[in-house]
Amino acid sequence: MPRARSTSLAALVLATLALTTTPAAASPAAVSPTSGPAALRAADAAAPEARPRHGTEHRLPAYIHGGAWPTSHVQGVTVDLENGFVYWSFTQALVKTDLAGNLIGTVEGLTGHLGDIDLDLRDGRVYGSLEYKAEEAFYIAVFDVEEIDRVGMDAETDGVMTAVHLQEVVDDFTADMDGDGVFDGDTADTADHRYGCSGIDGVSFGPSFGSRHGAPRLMVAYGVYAHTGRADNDHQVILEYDTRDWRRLERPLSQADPHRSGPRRPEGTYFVRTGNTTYGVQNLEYDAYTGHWMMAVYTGTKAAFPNYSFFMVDGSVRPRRGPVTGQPEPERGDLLTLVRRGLRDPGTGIRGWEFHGSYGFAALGDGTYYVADGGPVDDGGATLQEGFAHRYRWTGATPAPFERVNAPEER
Ligand SMILES: [Ca+2]
Ligand SMILES: [Ca+2]
Ligand SMILES: [Ca+2]
Repeated sequence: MPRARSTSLAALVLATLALTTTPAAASPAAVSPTSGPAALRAADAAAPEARPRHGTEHRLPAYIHGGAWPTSHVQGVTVDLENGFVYWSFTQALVKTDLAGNLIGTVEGLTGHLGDIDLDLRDGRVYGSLEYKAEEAFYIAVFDVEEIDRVGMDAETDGVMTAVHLQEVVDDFTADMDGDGVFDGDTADTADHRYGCSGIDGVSFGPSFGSRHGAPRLMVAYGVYAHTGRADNDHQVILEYDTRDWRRLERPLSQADPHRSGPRRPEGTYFVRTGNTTYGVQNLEYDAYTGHWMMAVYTGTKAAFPNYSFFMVDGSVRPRRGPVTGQPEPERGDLLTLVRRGLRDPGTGIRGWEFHGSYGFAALGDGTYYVADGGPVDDGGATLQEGFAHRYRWTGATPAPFERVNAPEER
């Protein structure tokens, strides 16, 4: 895979050296593109605002460029403020930059679907959802990101990625719901897949629901196929895992021969009724500032629902036992509560907001957020997928609860 456009190797080395010696002083100008849309956006990043945090002097830019890659679109972003790095999921690759957008390295060669990612502050590693639907294999990929120091590292052979298999997801993805003895596979146009499960995407560390100061657990949200003709797919489904003993389960991943090493069951399975969406929770993020769990989705298509693009689960409310509505057999489960603010749909009582964030949403914990976006760009006849993130701050307003922070010259 080629490097990001306009980034010469020499500039990369210089930037990396600058970063190694004085992280806070790494110059955003070191590898600024000289032309094209990236150059315009680099101007944003050239004037980061001072914003001390956690006793450090990191300067958080209004804009961070994640590069442009011969992959599918950006799926997630997570920020390591302590060390000054940003990690980007580009579906088939993990990209590491610094806060100024200087490229540090990549992990490539993923043949499945790397979705949302999150940093575990305890072990400094990045965890991401990784799907192989044809093989009926679903993983949390664990990246030893400290070791990522060059472009083109291989996910299988360079020792920087392991994977933990989630059997629970396989069981729900492959469920023969109509009992005809046939699993219809990776298609929305079927009665199969329990809860409409299409796999997994949104992931985030945070305390157990209802336990704001509890130890971090890894929450993993299902993808859910869009389907207007069935009633059992109107919940987001979130699995809870305690990852503290995962080192004994982690294995390197051979994609030609996918392993099945992982926990038998999650610690918990939770349901939150939002109405059917298109591929479930794209980005899940615990926000320590509000105590809420943010969920960015591609909007649903059922006329009976408001089809909001953004939901929040109230992290202070304990799950309550109740009916998981719409299932073929009556079923009870642990139900989560949507934050009682924002828009309200009178027909269903569902609360939500209108906001993007499906391509990446990182909460820094102080009311500051980075929200990723991106799209195709032409690179001399080839199409690359560019990814970038803008800084936002919490407002709590309706319909969008965040406002974008512009670089000083844009005000
Ligand atoms: Ca079937
Ligand atoms: Ca996604
Ligand atoms: Ca996330």
